[in-house]
Amino acid sequence: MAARAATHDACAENVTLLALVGHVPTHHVQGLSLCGGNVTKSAQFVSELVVVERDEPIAVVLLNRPQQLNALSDELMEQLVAALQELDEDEAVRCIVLGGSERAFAAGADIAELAAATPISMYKDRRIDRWDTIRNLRTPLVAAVSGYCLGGGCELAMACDLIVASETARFGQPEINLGVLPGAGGTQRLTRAVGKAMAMDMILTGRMITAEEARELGLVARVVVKEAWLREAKRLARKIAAKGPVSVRLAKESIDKAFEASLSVGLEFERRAFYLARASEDATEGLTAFLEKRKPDFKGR
Ligand code: CO8
Repeated sequence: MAARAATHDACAENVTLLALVGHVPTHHVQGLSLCGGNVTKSAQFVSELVVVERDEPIAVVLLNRPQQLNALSDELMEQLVAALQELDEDEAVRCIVLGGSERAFAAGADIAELAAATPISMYKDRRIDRWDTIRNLRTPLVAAVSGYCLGGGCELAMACDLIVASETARFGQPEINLGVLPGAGGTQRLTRAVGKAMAMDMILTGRMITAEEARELGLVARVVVKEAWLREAKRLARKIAAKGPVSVRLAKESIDKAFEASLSVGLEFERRAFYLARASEDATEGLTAFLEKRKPDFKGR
């Protein structure tokens, strides 16, 4: 409840665009700011299926296939991964927001493509392997989810570091209704996020859960009023981006280890990450700034 109340306050404090998300042809998007604020400060590029805007120190990447509810076609995934990789290599970008449209984050893999694929074509094209690139990004990734977040879409949101959801968001792994099962991490990440009982319930029945249920289960970090889904994700991204990038990246890696390693291996990893962070100029700056009662100026070194 407290989280919801705080979010209503945040809504009141800031009114930026939402209308354009996912409903505007790409040629109209050129020249507008997705991040609000000063257009001249931001740079953007628009590929056919993915819209990217940098508003340093954050960047916003929006899936742009609204007629198909952002179904994750091969071409869209190729453009998405290329855009994320480029941003990840840019030191000036310290946090990335990944969103869809108000109606859908993504309704899953493209079912027509899936129907046309063969096991051998999927194996040879290594399409799902591409998802590992997203998992291995060093820059923190905040999923901004509004509307449907299903199948591969839910898997994509879970591959991000945390999820901000609109109260309208619906999460599900409905692959079972198509005679298949999650194939890009759903059985593993959902189970780690919500536990075996709920993962079985959702994956074996294909049912959708609400944003509030997802938050209670630990799948979602914050639920916000429907107008605020993108704005709140950007606000959160800016908060993360204001921290020391070295310690943020090391903390993200350490948390990921909690899902992949034993406790003793994870603790050892964390300890070494801590020593490494302490060796950074940012740590010296952060500790000194506290003692000098001033704000730290992190440089990412
Ligand atoms: N793929 C392709 N097109 C889709 C998809 C999809 N996943 N979802 C929706 N669309 C299309 C519809 O065909 C429709 O197109 P058209 O207007 O040309 O008929 C348009 O989007 C709008 O959809 P609806 O008319 O169905 O809209 P509704 O509001 O009535 O329903 C739903 C919305 C409930 C989201 C419904 O569209 C639906 O059930 N979609 C399918 C959801 C689903 O089953 N997802 C799982 C797909 S399988 C998967 O994700 C496996 C992942 C494996 C690994 C990932 C590899 C990339």
